[in-house]
Amino acid sequence: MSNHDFMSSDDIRHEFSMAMSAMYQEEVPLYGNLIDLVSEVNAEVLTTHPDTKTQLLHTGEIERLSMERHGAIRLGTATELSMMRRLFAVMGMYPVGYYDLAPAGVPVHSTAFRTLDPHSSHKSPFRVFTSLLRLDLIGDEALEREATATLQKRRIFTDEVIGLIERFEMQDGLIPEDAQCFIKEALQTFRWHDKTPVTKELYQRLLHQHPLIADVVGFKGPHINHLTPRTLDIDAAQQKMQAGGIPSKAIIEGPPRRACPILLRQTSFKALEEAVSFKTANIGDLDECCDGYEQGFHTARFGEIEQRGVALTPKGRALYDQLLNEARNQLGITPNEDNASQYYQILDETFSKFPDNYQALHDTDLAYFYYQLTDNIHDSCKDRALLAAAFDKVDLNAVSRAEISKLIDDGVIRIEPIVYEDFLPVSAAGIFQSNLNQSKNNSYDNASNQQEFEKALGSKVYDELKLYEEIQAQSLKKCLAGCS
Ligand code: OOG
Ligand code: NI
Repeated sequence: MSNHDFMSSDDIRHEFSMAMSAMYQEEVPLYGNLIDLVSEVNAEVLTTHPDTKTQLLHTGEIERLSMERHGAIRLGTATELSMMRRLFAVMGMYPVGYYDLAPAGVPVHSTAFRTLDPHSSHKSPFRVFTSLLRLDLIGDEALEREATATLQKRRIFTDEVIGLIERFEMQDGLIPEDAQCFIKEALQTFRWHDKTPVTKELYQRLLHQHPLIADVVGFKGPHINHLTPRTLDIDAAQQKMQAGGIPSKAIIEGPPRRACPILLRQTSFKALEEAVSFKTANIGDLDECCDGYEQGFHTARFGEIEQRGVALTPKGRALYDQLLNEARNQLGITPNEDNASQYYQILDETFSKFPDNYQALHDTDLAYFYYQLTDNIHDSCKDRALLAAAFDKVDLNAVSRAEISKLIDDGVIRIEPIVYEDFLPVSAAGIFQSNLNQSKNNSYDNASNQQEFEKALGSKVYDELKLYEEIQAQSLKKCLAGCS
């Protein structure tokens, strides 16, 4: 079988994300309203802000906007996580970044399965924030044993999907017919199940320990808990949510509104209270027909929207973290409905120390950019010589900022922001917490454990900063190729 008999991973991911979106719209109709609202806002921004439109045309993001969304799932065991890694690989999605949520009081650590290069991301930017439960953090050995035993019994992947993952790995691809079957079978894993495999009594004990433990251990599978579309103006989208009777959080998490957006700003509507049926006895473990059920409720699934900005360098990220902490300390309490306008004002003032134009962000090495040749290159021999001299250096890092800035000033090269493709769950811990029905803000103090996570995953995670750096360097190389 040759490569062109196979359906490309980009196409499989695209079709899968569309199927996932349709399923979630059916499960959580409010999500459908969010999608409509976000596409209205985006259409408005593209008409009223031609500069934003040009920028998105230059970076190639314009075509992906309407299909851009991320999801989130929570897994219970190492076996589930490693199979999930293999499942996402079929769709060209790989683990990027390590997130330790323990300091935010959430007993999980996580990664994001996503594409690695802009070309693939532009074809389908779908990604999934994936958490692994850390029962070792809860400090209740009896409950830990009971939870582990419960998790060990569940099968979150269908036999068919496992067979197709193995076939993909053997052949290095799937023919379209198999790929369609894969999409259908893979979707089953993310479905909502309203019949729980645990009794209400066990669920209550898990809930009492931590709502997230109940959300993982209390269910048959890792239901997708939100799907987040990308908006070009989150303030406008938030206002529309409120005007449309969708009760959103009062605070937009992340950096303040800026002319040049950085990283990620997010807001959400609160988790829905959903009816579930709890098993009344454990006798029918293997035979559902014999189980009795009693009614109850669970809150897990919610709606979120986000606005993405330029990816920051380590120096930019450190400045962001520092300013966000300053703002929060100045406010003194957790930002909420009652102090929202005061918080925004403090945030604006604090972030005045963060340059707000792309040129300055570039020149001070705070953010990552694509370098692109402008149409002027062919007019200027002098600049061409300058460019060639700059690129003659074997080590691209040796090309100085000043040399590049000169070419930008001369209009030979332009810079365009590389969009942040990752997450900020700790600095935006509000998203996790506000949807867990949990107000207490405790934190687990065990050290973060990337090695354990990677052992469970069965591979290392990619370093997101290296990926942005490479994209930036590649774009510089491409400029050279274009001008020689
Ligand atoms: C994931 C929360 C993280 C985001 O956008 O930061 C996330 C979860 O609630 O499982 O999705
Ligand atoms: Ni999210």
